[in-house]
Amino acid sequence: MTKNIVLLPGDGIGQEVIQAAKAVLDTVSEEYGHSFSYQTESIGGSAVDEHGTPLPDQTVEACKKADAVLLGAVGGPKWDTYPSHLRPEKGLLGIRKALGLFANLRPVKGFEKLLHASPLKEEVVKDSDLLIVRELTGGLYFGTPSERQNNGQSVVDTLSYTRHEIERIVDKAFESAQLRRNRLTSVDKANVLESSKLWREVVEEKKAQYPDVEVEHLLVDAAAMKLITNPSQFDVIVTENMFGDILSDEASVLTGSLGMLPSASVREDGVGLYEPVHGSAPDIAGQGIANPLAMILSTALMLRHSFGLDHEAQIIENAVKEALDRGYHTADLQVHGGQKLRTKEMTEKVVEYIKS
Ligand code: GGG
Repeated sequence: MTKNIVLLPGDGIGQEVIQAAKAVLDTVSEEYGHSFSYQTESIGGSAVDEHGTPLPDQTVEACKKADAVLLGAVGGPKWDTYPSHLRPEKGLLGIRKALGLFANLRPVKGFEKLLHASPLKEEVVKDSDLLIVRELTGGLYFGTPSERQNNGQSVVDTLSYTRHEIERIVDKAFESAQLRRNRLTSVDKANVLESSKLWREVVEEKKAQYPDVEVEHLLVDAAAMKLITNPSQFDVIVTENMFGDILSDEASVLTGSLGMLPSASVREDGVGLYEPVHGSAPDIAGQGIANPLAMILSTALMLRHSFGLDHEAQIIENAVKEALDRGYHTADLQVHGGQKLRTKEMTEKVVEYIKS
């Protein structure tokens, strides 16, 4: 049966890396006899330019009907001075909310060949293999009021969560830990924030339902430090929206580049959205040198989580490993020797190793 995939290239390098996803899917379809159909819709700054809104209704409708969504990236300096409702990021936040995608899964596992690409010492990075489960539709990004007040002289953002919102993400994190090494670290700021106190309470209550999972609580400042001093202590980390956004960018240091981190945004059932953790990288946009691997690895996550194609996902991940093992890399990866490739060339290597 044909799987309908909505492609949301977005802005900057999003337009370039989405081509890599399509090339990889076309290869998987040829090699394994699957049928994928694509529908491209706009989001972010390019949607503002084309339609006057970062999230056109047509995009939301198409995504709701799709079997899965692949997104590149949004944002760029061109739209920095636009009013807040026309910021490209509103499109991304809006589509996550519209699809009810409350759980953002960000696996952080380095490839052996890139051990030296990290600025951290090899013995620190070596055994790191963790999953950040970021709450995606609540917290500071969505709380109201969020506005300038007092003629612009003061400002307010609101960090709000309901018990239900915390419970469902904590359940997802416990379930993820059960599929991995049965360890869960809940990250909060419970010594300061009311929202974190409720968060911690919920994790403590939920613990009884998952007796096989070992639980620890960490304050976000300590977690940030431990992530780059002793990352191998972590298995699954669960945290609220903004802490998760920040910690996963930090965790990318373990893999050698933000260009290596994929993500899956999911709900209990229904359509999932898959996107690289990186943004639109305006500094290199249009040059054809972006790292396509985070997008390609996100495509593998889509095959696994949305379509149950575990074998095909593994084939893609193996092909990425093969390309790196043979010394191919993109400009963002600080590796000695090997051959530096452009986006399209790196994609072609992955395609070649999927076929072999
Ligand atoms: N592909 C991820 C992306 O485009 N990120 C840009 C961004 O503004 N993200 C905000 C967020 O992930 O919460």
